Amino acid sequence: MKKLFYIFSGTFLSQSAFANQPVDWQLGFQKAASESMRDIVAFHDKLLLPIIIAISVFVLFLMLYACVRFRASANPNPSKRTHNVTVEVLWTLIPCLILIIMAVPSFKILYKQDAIPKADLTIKAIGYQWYWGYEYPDEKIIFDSYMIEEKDLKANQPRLLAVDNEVVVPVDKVVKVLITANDVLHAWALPSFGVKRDAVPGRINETWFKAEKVGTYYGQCSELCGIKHAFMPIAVKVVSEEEYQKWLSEARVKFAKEEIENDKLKLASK
Ligand SMILES: [Cu+2]
Repeated sequence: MKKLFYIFSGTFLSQSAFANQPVDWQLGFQKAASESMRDIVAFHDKLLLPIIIAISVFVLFLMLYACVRFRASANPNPSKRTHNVTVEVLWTLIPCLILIIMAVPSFKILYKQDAIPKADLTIKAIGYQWYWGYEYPDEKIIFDSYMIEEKDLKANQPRLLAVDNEVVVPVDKVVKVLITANDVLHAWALPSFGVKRDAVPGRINETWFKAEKVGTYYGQCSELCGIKHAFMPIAVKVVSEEEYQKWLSEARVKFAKEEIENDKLKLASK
């Protein structure tokens, strides 16, 4: 009963509540917080789902019809027919047509995601075994982002998702994300923004998002990268422009790139 309630609430109530992380017994996507994710959700809900339901119902009907109509008691002498050209042409052409109908809007969305508009800021995400490193190249900010252990969680911090240093970005701004990795393949993914890109060592992939609502959004590494793959979450905090500027001025000191690099050099020379 409790499970049923969770499924019900996950399906219907989460649509009205502000959800930016997975919830128990959730069905469907996390609530969209960018145009890109809204496109994906609309594509799924308005096109894919009706097609899936129609095909399932049709096949179920055919199976039930065949069971009843051609049962042994009603057909003591089974038909010996093996070919029917009309049916064979139809069951080849109709699925092709369905695929074409699906492909057109799907490619539209893919191309829209691929063309990065003029970026307001750029961040770089670097996958490590097993945490994420971030850089704001234009601000000379660099920091690492580790998952918070369960025993250290504060109230409202979700288990396996909360991190010590969140990525902070302003709301309604185009954020370009450069993604790479330092050791093995990882993937930087944020469901609410409709973003998922592989992090490949020696190569820079790029993607973008424009968050439409203030809040904290969680994602996870989405490429099996080793024993602690499940423990390198991604947390993006979307804030107002003023708050972002305030964070920037603090971060420029706290996460100053030159100082961190100098410290590393000092350590290496010792
Ligand atoms: Cu990973």
